[in-house]
Amino acid sequence: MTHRIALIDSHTGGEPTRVVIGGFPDLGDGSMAERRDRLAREHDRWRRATLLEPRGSEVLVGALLCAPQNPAHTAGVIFFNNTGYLGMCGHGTIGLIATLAHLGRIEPGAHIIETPVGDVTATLHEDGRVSVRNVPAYRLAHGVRVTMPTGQVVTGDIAWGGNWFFLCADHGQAVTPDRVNELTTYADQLGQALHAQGFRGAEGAVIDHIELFADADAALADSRSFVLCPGGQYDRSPCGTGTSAKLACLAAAGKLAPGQVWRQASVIGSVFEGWYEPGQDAIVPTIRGQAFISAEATLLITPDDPFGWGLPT
Ligand code: PYC
Repeated sequence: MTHRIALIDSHTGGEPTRVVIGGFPDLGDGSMAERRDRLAREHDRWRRATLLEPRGSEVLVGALLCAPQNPAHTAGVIFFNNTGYLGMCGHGTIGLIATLAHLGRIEPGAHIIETPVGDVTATLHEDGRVSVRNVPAYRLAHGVRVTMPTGQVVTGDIAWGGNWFFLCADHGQAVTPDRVNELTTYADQLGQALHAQGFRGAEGAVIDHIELFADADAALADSRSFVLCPGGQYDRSPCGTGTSAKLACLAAAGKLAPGQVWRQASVIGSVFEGWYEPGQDAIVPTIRGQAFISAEATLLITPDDPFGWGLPT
């Protein structure tokens, strides 16, 4: 039997999102965390077939559109990438909302989206931009010192923004688009050093996103960053969950007031705006950006295709 996977592609600040709107196996009606675990445990080949070669590329981020548990909510979503599954994804939520608008399924206004790490509220604005009020974000540790294989000591913060991040600015790297290969190598080494030296997120979680910050042209943004994601790809967008983690660190350091807008640029110069509301032990961040639809497609997995489920790993 030939399998058909219906999808819509978009990009948010240059970072692609492949929204799967039909064709995946039934994951039941549990929470998004339960459905994500079932997808990972029983059906992971669908993730690989959808994102990786020969149909996709390592850089794609997938978003499986799901029926929400709560019928009053707009949708549920499970995010995945070239290597596994993400908790939340800011650029992907913006891509999901643009996709639902493109399909004529939603109107401008506020939409509650269920994710594996909690509900977020995504507001589609009349001009096509999307604001995502994310899950609460917080700084777990400040002034963490990591020793690189070269002996260089890098100091940074560990923060949650819907995924786990290490954020630092004293890396000494030029954060420019012509250096993405060097930055990828550097950030990968930093992530490995962080892990080897025992640094973790809450409950032992692996810190699998690395953010290198640098000054930005003030006309463009308040800061420029390079974000390395699990799987070794860098985020072409400023990273919604990474910007949320940054807002949490700025708030904890007393460097950004509630409601004050922070403009975060990516390494390629795309910009998210972000601000926060104060919370109990965390902040509630909102990030705003825009996605553009780039394709409507149906993937085919035919039974006679030797690489139908992907290339050997
Ligand atoms: O925008 O949160 C984000 C994100 C996570 C990984 C890639 N993009």
